[in-house]
Amino acid sequence: MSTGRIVAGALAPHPPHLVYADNPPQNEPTSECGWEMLRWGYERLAKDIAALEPDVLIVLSPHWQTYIGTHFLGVPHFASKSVDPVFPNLFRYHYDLKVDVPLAEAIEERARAAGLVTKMMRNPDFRVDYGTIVSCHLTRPQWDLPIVSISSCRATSYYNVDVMQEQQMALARATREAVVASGRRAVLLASESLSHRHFVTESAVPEDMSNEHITNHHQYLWDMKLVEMLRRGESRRVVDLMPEFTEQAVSESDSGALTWLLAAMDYPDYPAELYAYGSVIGTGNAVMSFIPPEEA
Ligand code: 2X7
Ligand code: FE2
Repeated sequence: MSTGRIVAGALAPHPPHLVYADNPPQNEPTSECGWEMLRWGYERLAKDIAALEPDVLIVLSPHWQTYIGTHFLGVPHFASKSVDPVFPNLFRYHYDLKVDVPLAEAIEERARAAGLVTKMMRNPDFRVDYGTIVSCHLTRPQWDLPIVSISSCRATSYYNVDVMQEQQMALARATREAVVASGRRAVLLASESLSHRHFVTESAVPEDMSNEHITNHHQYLWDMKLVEMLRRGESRRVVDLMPEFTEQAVSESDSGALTWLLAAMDYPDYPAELYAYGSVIGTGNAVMSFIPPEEA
């Protein structure tokens, strides 16, 4: 008998700016302030997730990009420094994290049996990507839970969004079945921004909020359309719209993170909770949770 289940999912964007602005002891640069709406929203998400007493976070990140199949961290402990290649001035973060290797292996095994190309990443010196770190840090700043970290297989670039979505649906089934069999209470994190067109220059003071705004109205309209659909519980429509949204909003949904999350949660038809929406260097970011009514 098993009581394993997905107790929540979260759209958990990963701009490193949010960690920079929070000034946690793990990050070397320090800031005065910045992006408060998103950070305060994340605090409320973290509180709601903590109340569900999860055993594990399962995160899919666009910044661990694998072109041959989907990869899973497969070493029990990683500790090193992660530096954002584009924003090394903001994110130089000392991480120390545990991996739920048995659960990762169980997902990998099922995904492989479903026909996906997969690989366990067994290199103990591998540097964990900043998307995984930022989403996990902001959702669970205590770092007291093990994680399962899943790469983004770049099927959108290699083929197209439709192929990516088919693959993510298979990965989602594997994830759900493995969680059920594991007996764990799992939280899924789709680590991604919505619209993702960002500025090409940075202000002298990165946290100067007088310079922060969405890149353009077109991107904003797309973000609002998606957020409203998720708030109405129309997640199947969101998946149907994903090819158009991904292209028009230049979205990080090309990673498959949101498709995977919605499919693994069996396409929530209940309203998602919106904690915050805000721009970071012009990109659109929503912090949202999907908590099944029976868990709430
Ligand atoms: O990776 C990111 C992102 N997705 C959004 C905004 C800023 C920086 O990094
Ligand atoms: Fe990103």
